[in-house]
Amino acid sequence: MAERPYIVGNWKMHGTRAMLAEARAIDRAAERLIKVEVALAPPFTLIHATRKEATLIGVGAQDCHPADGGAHTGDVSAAMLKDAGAGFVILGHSERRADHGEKDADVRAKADSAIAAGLNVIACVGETEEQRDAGKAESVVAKQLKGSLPEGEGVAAKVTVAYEPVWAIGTGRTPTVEDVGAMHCSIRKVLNEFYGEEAGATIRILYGGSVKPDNAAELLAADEVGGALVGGASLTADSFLGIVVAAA
Ligand code: G2H
Repeated sequence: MAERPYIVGNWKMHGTRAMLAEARAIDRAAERLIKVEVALAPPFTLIHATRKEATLIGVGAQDCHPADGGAHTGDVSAAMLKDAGAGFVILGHSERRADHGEKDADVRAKADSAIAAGLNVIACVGETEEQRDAGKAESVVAKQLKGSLPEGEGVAAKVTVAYEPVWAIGTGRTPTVEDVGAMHCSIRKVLNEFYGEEAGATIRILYGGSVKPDNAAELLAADEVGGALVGGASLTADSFLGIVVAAA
């Protein structure tokens, strides 16, 4: 288990203001659970209100546009997220890659923009079931990392990686603890090559994909797992805090 696990709730396209009660309850509990770093990524519409309601936990977003501003109807820039109270942004989630055709280069451009705006980045990578069955999981993830991660002096300190096997997202299926550990060790190697050993070693690698209160402890104990990116089980304070407690 990581020294101070990072547990991030990704609310995806869920939540109206009624859900702020869950954020408040999570924030209140986080006061006691100081061994764990807790954060929520609500939809854009709730970022500002969540930041105001929850003062102890991290608050972030689920995407940003790579440009600083301009004629991009419906998009939101990293600086706008920062202004709304976000401290980080999740980028390259497989749902964005699938629904919006995001490529590695898009993720890198967004990450550059986010870091320039003062946000931290959670960069998501993960293989499909076909890629895993073909024995290509590690090479696919390595290619995604090399194409998506922001480059440059000092940026590693702003980066967290989330490994989310596409076939495990929202399906209730998870890889074995051994498979998670092997993939996270492979990701660590890529990070060490990409950023240099000193900087690469400090980057947290989260596991995401059907993390629940009853499997969290086991998954968090796998090699090189620094925390979890949680979707469905982050939507109520009860289940999310079950995971936070398992990480403590
Ligand atoms: C993976 C995860 C959170 P879930 O997308 O990013 O979702 O926990 O629902 O599988």
